[in-house]
Amino acid sequence: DEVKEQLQNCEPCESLSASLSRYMNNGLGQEEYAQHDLFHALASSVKELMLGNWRKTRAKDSQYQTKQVAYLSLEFLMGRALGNALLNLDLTEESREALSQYAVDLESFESLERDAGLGNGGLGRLAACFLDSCASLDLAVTGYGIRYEYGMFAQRLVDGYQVERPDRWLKDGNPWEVRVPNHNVTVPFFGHTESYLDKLGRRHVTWVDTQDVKAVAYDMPIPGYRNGRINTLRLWKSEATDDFDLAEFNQGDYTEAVARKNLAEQITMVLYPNDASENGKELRLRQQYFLSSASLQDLLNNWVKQNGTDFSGFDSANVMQLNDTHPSVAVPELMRLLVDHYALEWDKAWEITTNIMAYTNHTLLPEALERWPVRMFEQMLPRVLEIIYEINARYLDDVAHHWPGNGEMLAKMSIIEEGDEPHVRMAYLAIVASFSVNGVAGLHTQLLTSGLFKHFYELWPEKFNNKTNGVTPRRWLAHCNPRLAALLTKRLGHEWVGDLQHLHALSAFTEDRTLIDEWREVKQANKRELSLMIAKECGVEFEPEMMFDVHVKRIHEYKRQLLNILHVIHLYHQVLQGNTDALVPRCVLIGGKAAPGYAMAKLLIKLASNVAHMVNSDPEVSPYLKFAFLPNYNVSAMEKICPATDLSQQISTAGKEASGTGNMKFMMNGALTIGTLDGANIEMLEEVGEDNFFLFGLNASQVNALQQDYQPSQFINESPALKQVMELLQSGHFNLLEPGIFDSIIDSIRSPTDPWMTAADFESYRLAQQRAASAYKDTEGWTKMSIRNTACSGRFSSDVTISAYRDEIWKA
Ligand code: DL6
Repeated sequence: DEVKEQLQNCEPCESLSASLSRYMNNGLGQEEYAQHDLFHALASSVKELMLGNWRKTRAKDSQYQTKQVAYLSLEFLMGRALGNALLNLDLTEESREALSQYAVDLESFESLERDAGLGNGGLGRLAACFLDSCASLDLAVTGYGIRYEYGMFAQRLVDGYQVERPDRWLKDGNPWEVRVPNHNVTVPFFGHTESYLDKLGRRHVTWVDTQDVKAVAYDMPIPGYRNGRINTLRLWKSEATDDFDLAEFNQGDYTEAVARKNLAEQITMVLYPNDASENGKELRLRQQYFLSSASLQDLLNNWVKQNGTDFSGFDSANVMQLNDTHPSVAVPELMRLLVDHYALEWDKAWEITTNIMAYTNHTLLPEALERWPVRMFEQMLPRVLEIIYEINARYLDDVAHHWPGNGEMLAKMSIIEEGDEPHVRMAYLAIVASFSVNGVAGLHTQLLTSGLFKHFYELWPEKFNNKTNGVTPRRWLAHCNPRLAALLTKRLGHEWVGDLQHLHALSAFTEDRTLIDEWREVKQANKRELSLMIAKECGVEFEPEMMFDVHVKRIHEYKRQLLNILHVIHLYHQVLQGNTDALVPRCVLIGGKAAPGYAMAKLLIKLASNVAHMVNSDPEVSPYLKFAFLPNYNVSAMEKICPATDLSQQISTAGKEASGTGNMKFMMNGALTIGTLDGANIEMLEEVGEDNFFLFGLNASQVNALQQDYQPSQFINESPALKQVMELLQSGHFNLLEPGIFDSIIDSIRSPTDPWMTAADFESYRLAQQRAASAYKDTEGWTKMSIRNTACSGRFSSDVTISAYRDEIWKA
């Protein structure tokens, strides 16, 4: 408390307005300024106001009074920083005033900021929510990531097809970052190893003739919610080392030196845009090692600065959370640094490593578990591979001890997967070295321990635990939905922003007429706002009186955008047939990016676009149905979308979505969910009850059981609605000018090996949609359900999740 008080007392000496004027006046003295200059001036002023507390936070944390957490992630999907920073620092009103002298309003001004799109989707956005919660809970947590020059690609649609455009988010500079060259470290690649015996006869290994790359730290401030703490997100940029350049220059080989410089800089050039598949690219492994090595060296340097090279106590002062398998090369890297650089005995180094590492798994899709060819390691990271071999040999002794005489088990569980092309199984490496392995929702963890990681669970049950995901209520309610936020504060006071469980108190007011009316008015106003965006981006007029039925997330077969599109086709057909009695007028919105190499996902976007074209161009259909595909879905788009949504689609095949977090954002903002028993939907349903949730579909074990003998034709024949939809699709109605383009989609639905079981769930989905439609007709009843959803969303605050990480994993 004392420290907190000190931090709070560290008041900035200059007002925001004065600082803004100073920045503006220090420009080129031009009368005319671009809005962009003003944005940079404001962001720089806000950053400057944080500096004092930022320094204090660091000074306090470097004393190691509490455990330090390093959150290691290849992705941080931060989105825009300004609005969130103003909210957390309580500077919103002050900046509104400061801007008024330039006749600019804050809300439109915020949209000038480019999204920091350093992530693909759920995993990266989770990391961003966690940073906000850690700072808000006053935890000493540093995010370590990569400063990609190009973030997540921008998506455009050309003739309904996805076209990717590079995202040069740093083009105009990034006012939030601070380059901190005193934290530079060097990361080695390639070369070979040599070993020698010292005077005492101990064997040492050196890694020589390496091609070194400089890692330069760029820090971004992460302000806690009104508590004075400013944590750090440290992003590494790769640069050529100075020595390296010099050596080449001295030999007179200028072009080679430039080429190598480019190679070094390539490492952090671009984010890999795949969310759910390993990509086996050499550059990706380089990114993973670069991040892991730089971050660990930083951690060790900080320790050595304070404590010298005595590492006893290092593992009780530090913990490293690995965000998925991507950074798991940190395990052998920490061993390398401790053994080779600091001359620790293997056993001591292993004890430290296994006391520090904790691993979060984020997927149930086996194809997303990374495996790297041994030969790639051999060339690029020869010393690291030797260490992996040593870890594996020692760990396999444990396996042999647990399953004596079971050679098959050894092969199954080995970190090295043998075969024509041996691979390193990165997830296994992470599990072996981590004291904690967690899944991200109850079902996910249960399926991990009974499926993908079953044998590891048998070997080390104590390592496994669940931490259901959450999202930050600051960005995802207080900031993105100011109307609802104001209403909640009027009713409940403002405590809910720091502790979302306070929303439970709303349950007492679900019969309150005034609240019901105000609640509905908020939703309608948000829908009007979203309609403007949809009109601008998609050219489709969404009517705020119609139900807004929304499905936004990465495009993937398991997420089943196809099921949604089939349902839209069904509704369209119903209208054409004149069967409109049971319908509720609805606007369906789909948005999301497909991985550039994922042909099926890209085709689904084309299908959605073509169906939307047919639906929207028929004036007879318009009063009942509108359909749009929103291009370039990103964090900022979601901030407009979730406050305006009536019905949130969370319809993945059960057992495939690890958790989902979009589902929680919608729930917080009062949307009702139509969903399967998958990921965190299950826990949402538990909270809100079946009366306030449109549940449908097979559960995970039914999906598994049906997979043995799946006959989609049976489901198609038994559902007249699906049969009609299939006929319409097959007739080429939606692709008259491009015959046959959707054949692979049609075939996938009909295939007995369709892992996503679209046909099996269609009828149940259609009926759930019908229930949603009739519920929506009762405006008051719907609004009560909406209130109830928000009231029950407290458990899905990332503050709750992070408190559990703190208490049960980090012990911080
Ligand atoms: O844990 C965050 C997020 C989950 O909510 C999603 O369900 C899950 O798909 C995502 N995982 C990934 C990693 N790879 N895959 N698939 O993005 O993590």
